[in-house]
Amino acid sequence: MKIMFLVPASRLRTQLAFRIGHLTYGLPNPITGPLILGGMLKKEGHDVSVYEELYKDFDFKKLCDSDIIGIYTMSGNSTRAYELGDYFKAKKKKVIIGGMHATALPHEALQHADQVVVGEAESVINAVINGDIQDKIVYAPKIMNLDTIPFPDYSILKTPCAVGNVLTTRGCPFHCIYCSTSRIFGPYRERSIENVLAELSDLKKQGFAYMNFQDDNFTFNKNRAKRLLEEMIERKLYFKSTFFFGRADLGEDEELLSLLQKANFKTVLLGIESINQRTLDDINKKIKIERIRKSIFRLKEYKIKVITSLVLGLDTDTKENIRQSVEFCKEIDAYTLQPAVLTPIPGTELYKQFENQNRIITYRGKYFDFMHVTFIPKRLTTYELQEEFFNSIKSFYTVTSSLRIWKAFGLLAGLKRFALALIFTFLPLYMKHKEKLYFSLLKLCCNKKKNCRHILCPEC
Ligand code: B12
Ligand code: SF4
Repeated sequence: MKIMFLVPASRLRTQLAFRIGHLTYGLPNPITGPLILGGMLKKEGHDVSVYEELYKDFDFKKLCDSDIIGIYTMSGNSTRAYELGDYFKAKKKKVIIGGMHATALPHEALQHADQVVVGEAESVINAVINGDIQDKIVYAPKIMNLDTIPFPDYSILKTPCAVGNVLTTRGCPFHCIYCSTSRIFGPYRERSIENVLAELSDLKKQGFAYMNFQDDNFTFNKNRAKRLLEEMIERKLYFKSTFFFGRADLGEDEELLSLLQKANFKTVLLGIESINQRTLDDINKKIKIERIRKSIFRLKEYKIKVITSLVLGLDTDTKENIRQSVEFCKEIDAYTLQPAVLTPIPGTELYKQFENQNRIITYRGKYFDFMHVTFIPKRLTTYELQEEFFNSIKSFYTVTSSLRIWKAFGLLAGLKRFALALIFTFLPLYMKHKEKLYFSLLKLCCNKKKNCRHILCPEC
């Protein structure tokens, strides 16, 4: 059978400005789920391809050749995923939807598909495709021994890819209230060191020079991370540069830092979220600001670049707190900043909380993309929070900051920052121009009432 897996992207992210921004920001990297599932189906004799819309528009004529269309969903791309599901169903193709969003809301996803798989699909994918499982909603049993899962098959990926993606663990032991990972990929599980090394060796043979460790928290189990890094160094299974996600406390362990440096782990994304301690306690982050500050200082000594992520609009944060958090990221010379508007993702603790408080404006649609405000904030109006999102990127990505980054990380990094500064200066204007009606209504509503709903509000 001919099977296509599609990884959709929200409309805004496929605009030229975004695509250029994305390439400047980082290398094109795939979601691994469809590559694992597709690889398994290929071994069974199916003709499988995977396409990612974030990097290239879909060629619908080609896609229409397929018998089965498998669609990945995360909450930010679910509207597009459903559009695609409807399109291919109308063309009489069998549509199967899986992934993060479908796992949280399977009944919703089923309105746009023939079958929905909830959870990690490796244990059921063959039976679903062969028709041995015909349930409309298939609940996939959790795989406890991750070593039994085949490696992702990059040969079936038809869209750009310049970096290998490895997950040495699944799930996260923490439970931040706005995050879906620990709820959907829980419980936290680890692969054996040997199994990870075998995958790295495979990726080396395939010619990958850059690597992303996509574990939600690679350094959670520090001893395991150290053992793996030691083996990677010993067996020369390290790459030109590796990116990973960590927790700010990793900077407290000198031995770990030294191994990370030796294994070319050059960039880390740290979820700072806010530098208001009350906020960190409120969201269950279990870390103190002072530890974050000290840790980042140590990371700098080991020449590990820090990408900071902030969540804007948390209940205990004011406009000033948001601005202080952005200033903090500037002070520490963060390599890049990823601000995300707080977004009530279905399946999370935050979603439940906001639903009970009747504060959710929408949990789907084109604005549910972590760049638009989709809930009623506590200490700002919706319009103010939207403006703070734009302000944060404008104030972080300045032309003058390119000089600082050049000094700290070299010419290439400085030039990249310069390009991003240009893009981000125009992004708010571009978004406002593209969505004139949305923004003018948002402003109008917020002028009328202190903390009202925006465009989708029944009262406005
Ligand atoms: C790589 C990655 C990216 C990459 C690549 C994206 C791309 N190519 O489109 C980049 C960095 C660009 C990115 C961007 C974003 N990402 Co991202 N990303 C990831 C990450 C770290 C790894 C994905 C992965 O490989 N997972 C591991 C594999 C094994 O799991 P999986 O792919 O989900 O597949 C399994 C199941 O879902 C299921 N399945 C998957 N697909 C299908 C299809 C079918 C048909 C079936 C039956 C089953 C099925 O079976 C698979 C095997 O078990 C995840 C974290 C995570 N743990 O998943 C976040 C994650 C998916 N991203 C997230 C977010 C929020 C974003 C952004 C919105 C961030 C932002 N603020 O801008 C953007 C949106 C980009 C977009 N496409 O629109 C969230 C999604 C939350 C949610 N519930 O929606 C996650 C979960 C991170 C988190 N901790 O919150 N991301
Ligand atoms: S935000 Fe990060 S630390 Fe918190 S639960 Fe999600 S993956 Fe884990």
